[in-house]
Amino acid sequence: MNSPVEREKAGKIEIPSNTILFEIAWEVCNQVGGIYTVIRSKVPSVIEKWGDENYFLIGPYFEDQASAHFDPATDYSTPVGKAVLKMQERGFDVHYGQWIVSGRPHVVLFNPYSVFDKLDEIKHFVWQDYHISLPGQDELMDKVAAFGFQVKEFLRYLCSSGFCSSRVVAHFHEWMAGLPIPGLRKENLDIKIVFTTHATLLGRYLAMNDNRFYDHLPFYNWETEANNFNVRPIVEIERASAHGAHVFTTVSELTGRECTHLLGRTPDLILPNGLNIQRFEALHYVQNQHLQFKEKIHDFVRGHFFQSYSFDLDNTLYFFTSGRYEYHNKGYDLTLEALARLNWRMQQSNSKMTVVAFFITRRPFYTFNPDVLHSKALIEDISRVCEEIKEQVGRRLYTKITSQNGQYEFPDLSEMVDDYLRLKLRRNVQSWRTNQLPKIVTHTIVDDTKDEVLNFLRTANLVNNRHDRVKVVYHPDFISTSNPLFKMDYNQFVRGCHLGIFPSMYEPWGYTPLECLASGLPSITSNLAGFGDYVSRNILDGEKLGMYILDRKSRDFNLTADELADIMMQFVQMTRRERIALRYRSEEASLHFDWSNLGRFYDDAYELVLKR
Ligand code: G6P
Ligand code: 1S3
Repeated sequence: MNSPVEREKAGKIEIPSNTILFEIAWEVCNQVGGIYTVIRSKVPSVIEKWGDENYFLIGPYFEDQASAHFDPATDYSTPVGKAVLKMQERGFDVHYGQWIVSGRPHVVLFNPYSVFDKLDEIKHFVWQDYHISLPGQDELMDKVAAFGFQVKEFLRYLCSSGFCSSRVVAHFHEWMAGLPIPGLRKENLDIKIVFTTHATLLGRYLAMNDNRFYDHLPFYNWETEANNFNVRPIVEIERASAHGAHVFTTVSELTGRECTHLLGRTPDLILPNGLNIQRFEALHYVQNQHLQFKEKIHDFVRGHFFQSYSFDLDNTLYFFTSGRYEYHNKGYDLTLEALARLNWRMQQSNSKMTVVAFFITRRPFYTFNPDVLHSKALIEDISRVCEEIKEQVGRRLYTKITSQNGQYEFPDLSEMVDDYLRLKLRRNVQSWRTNQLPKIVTHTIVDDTKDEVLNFLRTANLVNNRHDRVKVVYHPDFISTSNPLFKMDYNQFVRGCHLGIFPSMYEPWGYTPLECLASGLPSITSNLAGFGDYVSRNILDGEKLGMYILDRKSRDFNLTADELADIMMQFVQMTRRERIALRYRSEEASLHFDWSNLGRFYDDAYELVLKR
């Protein structure tokens, strides 16, 4: 049942079979942030519904990304292929082929730089037609304007060549792609337009600066605030895209409220974000993988902490938070405060557990901290000597045991190690040991006296003292396999941890807790994050399924920090058996967020737009 006609007959889709869907986003074949995850993870389920002949993605073409993401087409005989050739004849640098991701969708990519010589003209029309004044000397804005111009020309050509007599839905994501919308409407092209905003720019800025952002939301004046933050052109593009679309949507009820007040249009529908859960699925291996990757984190922790003092790794839990560095919006302030309280509570209760909390984010840094790298290198030397000793003893034990005549006697193993190796081990261990406290931050951060995370830790004296039950590792870069400290990728790191902590204050959706869930990891988020808000509205007993949701809507910072410390403490007190069971439940619960389930909200948007 591959074609839309067959699926329509089977009652699987309400969308007429001769409909073509274009999805346009800046993050097609171009990874910047969360929108990339939305589009990419959704592809297999969209193709399953629409068939690959009716689904096209449009994005920007950047030479350096293309080789990793894009396979050029050889067949240009389809209407879209022909339109691409026509655009090329007109001098546009446009590429047609497949995005090399699961589902292998057709993509059309426009090189923004290829029309940079026309920028003045493009900006002039944007001003003349929709009164948006685009600034000069702003590289992103120039690229967005150039991309938008080409997308509009492309769709206009398709319509003029009769393509739009079959129904065309164009779904634009975020302001970077939304710029052509008012022009398409002005020219009255026969295209049904959906626009999804994944945040509002003003919302993000205001939330960063106003602790009572949601209370004040109805009272802001968008123009005043856009001028205050010097972001007027982007806000105007957001507003023009939202107002110009036949159907306007966003990713959560929370962001929907922002749209009402800051963009002046209430979304017609909410389209929650899903994942392709199959890509994460490990079934019962979820536990083996946890064990395997936890061992790798143990390796890092041994190297990092044990040169100063040791603790029992069997009774150590790994917490982590990760994401873009927005200290207040991502709730890093709250996480730190709660960790300080947890530390105190664990000390008071004489807990035998240790918590190591990782902060994985991106901050300007010069390089890895040389001491951290040195310690890592030294412990690797120790590990190598231990291996040598193991081999030597193994060989000698085998020889000795097999050559015993008659009676069996177990030999003294320490006699089997050469002095040379004993000395080498002793020297390595001695040069590794230090009286200094383990470093908080793994890199040398630019302007570290002004860093908010470090300043909090200094003030709270949460600086990896021997007696602290909560230790902190601040890693100001994202994790990848080439990273010499962890030697694993982000997903593996997540699987090796025990608990994710993302108590955001502003977060339209937030994939991090959902990625944890899909990896079989419980996490804590807040009801001011789109995902957390969705869970508290739609999922019963989320907590039992590894989705802890803090109430940040009605409680102040102090109460919320206590609530967060409570949840962490409960987690610390769980038995291993309970943690294992929770990991299974978390992984299973993530199925709810598979696109096979949440994709229906997109179907609703397309059905609605075709009716309008
Ligand atoms: C997995 C493994 C178990 C291991 C456990 C550790 O479930 O299959 O063999 O004991 O992880 O769990 P913990 O939560 O203590 O890291
Ligand atoms: C946005 O990306 P962000 O991290 O700037 O879109 C994401 C996908 O919808 C969403 O998960 C996130 O909350 C938004 O903020």
